[in-house]
Amino acid sequence: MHLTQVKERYKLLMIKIAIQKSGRLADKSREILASCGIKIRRGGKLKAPAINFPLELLYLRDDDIPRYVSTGVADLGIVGENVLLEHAPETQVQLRLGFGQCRLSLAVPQGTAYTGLDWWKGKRVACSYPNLLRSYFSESGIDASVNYLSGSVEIAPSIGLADGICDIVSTGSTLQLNGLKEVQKILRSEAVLISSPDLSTDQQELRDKLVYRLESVLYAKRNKYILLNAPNRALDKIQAILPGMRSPTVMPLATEGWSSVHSVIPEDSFWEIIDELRAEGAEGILICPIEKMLL
Ligand code: PRT
Ligand code: ZN
Repeated sequence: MHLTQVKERYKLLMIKIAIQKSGRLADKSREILASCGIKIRRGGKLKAPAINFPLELLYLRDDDIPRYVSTGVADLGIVGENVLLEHAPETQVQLRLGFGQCRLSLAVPQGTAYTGLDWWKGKRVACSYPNLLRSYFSESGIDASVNYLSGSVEIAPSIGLADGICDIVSTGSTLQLNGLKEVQKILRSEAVLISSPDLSTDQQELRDKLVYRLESVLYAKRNKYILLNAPNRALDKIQAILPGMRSPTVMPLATEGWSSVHSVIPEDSFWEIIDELRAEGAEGILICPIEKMLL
């Protein structure tokens, strides 16, 4: 299709993406869209259009995002998986976004002789995620009384409102400060991109474009570019250590019997790979961040 035709078509077409207005996911949601090259017009309090992509941002409370997306008021949304599963568990996750990591856990007062999940039978549990917790208990065959609190859940046991709590934990320091101990993880969560089930074909195309950009940004974040010098006799072993996208690039060096090897390695097993490479005689290892990786 000719460029002017593409512009004509997208002029009328737009996808609305709901993100948290303020709070723990707000800045990172804006940042990840910016790293996809999407520039948002400043100033809008409730919504703001992108300048260079047919997209409009809706700024909402996180609890409202799953409903807006599942009912098609917004086309896409960025929200914590914990909030998604509480409000619209049937909504499909398009992409895990690698930020806002936390867990939803059960916790009890520190002195409690906790005996395992059965301990919760007949107990009162304070929680901001009642639907999630009730279905967890029902799947585990636990009959407990789940009491909804919209905030300050961690003080509920100390004021006699509950025997234990279920809350978001990140470092664990809030639990500790309130004399509680984590006894059971229920869910691991991170920010996710969700999509309305009612997108038109053109909107799906726009969504897929955005997802492609996000995947490229996430891949780049999770990987590093590595350059090293290796003796030719060790090349087979060194190539086997490097996962890379396909096979690593190998180029001869001016020094006889040596080559330069370039590849991509995952951030999470970075040091293990470096140790193995050094053990095989790799030298002059250079690691660079990757800005974008087009897959
Ligand atoms: O105003 P709005 O309704 O939009 O926001 P909110 O106040 O309901 O949510 P917000 O901004 O606090 O969190 C948004 C999302 O961030 C959550 O739904 C999670 O997906 C994610 N997230 C990541 C967290 C945390 N980490 C976190 N640590 N959400 C909350 N916490 C709180 C937790 O509730 C507890 O009070 O931090 C405390 C525990 O932290 P630690 O480090 O002491 O363990
Ligand atoms: Zn909220």
